[in-house]
Amino acid sequence: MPLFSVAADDTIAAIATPPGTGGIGVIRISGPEARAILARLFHPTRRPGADFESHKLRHGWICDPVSGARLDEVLAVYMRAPATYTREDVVEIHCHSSFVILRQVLDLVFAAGARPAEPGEFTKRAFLNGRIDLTRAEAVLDMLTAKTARSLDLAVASLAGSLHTAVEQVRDVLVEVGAVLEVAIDFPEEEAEIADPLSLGRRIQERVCVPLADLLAAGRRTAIYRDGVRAVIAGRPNVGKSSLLNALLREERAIVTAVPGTTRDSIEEYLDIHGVPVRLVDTAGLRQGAETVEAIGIDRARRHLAEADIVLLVLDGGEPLTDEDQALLDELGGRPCILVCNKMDLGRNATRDLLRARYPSLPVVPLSARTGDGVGDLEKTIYELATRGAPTDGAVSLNARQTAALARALAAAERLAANLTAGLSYDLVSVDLQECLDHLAAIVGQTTPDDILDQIFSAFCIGK
Ligand SMILES: Nc1nc2c(ncn2[C@@H]2O[C@H](COP(=O)(O)OP(=O)(O)OP(=O)(O)O)[C@@H](O)[C@H]2O)c(=O)[nH]1
Ligand SMILES: [Mg+2]
Repeated sequence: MPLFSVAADDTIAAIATPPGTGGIGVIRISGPEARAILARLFHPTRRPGADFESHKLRHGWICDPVSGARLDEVLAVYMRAPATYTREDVVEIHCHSSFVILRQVLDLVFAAGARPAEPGEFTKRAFLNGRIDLTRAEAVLDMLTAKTARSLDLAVASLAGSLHTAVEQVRDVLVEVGAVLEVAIDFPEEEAEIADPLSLGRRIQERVCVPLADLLAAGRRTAIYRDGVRAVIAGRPNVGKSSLLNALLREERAIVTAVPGTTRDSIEEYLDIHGVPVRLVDTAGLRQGAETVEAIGIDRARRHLAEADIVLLVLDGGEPLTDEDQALLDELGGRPCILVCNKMDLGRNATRDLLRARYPSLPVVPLSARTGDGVGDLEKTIYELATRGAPTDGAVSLNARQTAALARALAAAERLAANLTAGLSYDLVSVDLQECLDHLAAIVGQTTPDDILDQIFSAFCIGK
């Protein structure tokens, strides 16, 4: 539990459900005044005088306490601390999901004494009150932003504590070794009997360095499911780029015509390829001498290309390669690039064979965006290029902050093991040990500075 935790004395409130029309919209209130605010605004349909039972939904109306006007028919629940999301008293009011209604009810809640919650403030309170550690708080954020079922699985594993448990196990070993070192420092005459530096060094190597290195490696393997890749579809006009986007999305997203220069603005969509979130960008066909609007589109296409993790260079398999195609092949062939040979339904193989012969190191995928033949092969190729053929197992996912802290902890642990083995004085090696412990403490949020906490929680949405 964080040392700097202080019970909040104010009560926060926000709309907890996403904007837009839906069945219900939920207003969440947390803090010491939550129950009193509900009591002021809520008129139950049954047993009006009865007290709120914790964790029991009640049916009733939200009324303006000044005018007495009924605003909405709702279900409301009061949840007594500490068995709540924030460990404070929490109230949820389930309204009809109209932005106007939610806004009006929320204004009444503010008038009754709550203040607007900041982004992530509910989760931050859960963390500050010791209900979840920082890895779990960050997992909540990952769950909210997960783009594929696989990324969600990884976030749920972190929420269940996979990273926290792994870090705690390593910390236990360090604390044990630290205790031995301390005793040895206090009783220098018996130092040799209390602690054998070689065996301590081995213990650190096997039970700290190896697990930390394994965690980092697992995090690298699963990073692709968190972060995804940007795949940019490029090529000269009319080769079927927009048709390919539609085929991959399995919907008619982009306009397709026989007129070269159809696509002007770039179009971006998310795609789930075997669990990897792929941001797919269709761009304007690249050519010289285009008129103004198209030229701006081409400019944008070039900017997208500069940021691409993977380029899907589309070529028209129904025609011989043109000079424009060749220029793009020369320009992009050195990047992580897939040569997509489209329009294979036209039954001509010459371009495909030429590409395979001329670019043996690049994947060439023949397909037809029109019939969908070969689109599965392209997905497989994108997946392989994104994961670089590495295994993507492991239930741990790491964000940038966690990766950096783990890497520093590992570096300190390696120094510690080496210095123990080299027979350095216990005074000196305990500095490395403490440093390693500090980095691990920062991962779970025990020693994380406030500004970093603010940065983490501000990435959440309001209401979470
Ligand atoms: N036969 C055949 N025609 C295709 C195929 N894919 C696209 N086309 C046709 O090629 C033409 C251009 O397709 P688009 O998808 O608009 O091409 P684009 O590369 O996006 O073109 P710009 O946006 O102008 O750069 C259209 O007439 C499509 O119907 C295919 O697999 N087979
Ligand atoms: Mg297009």
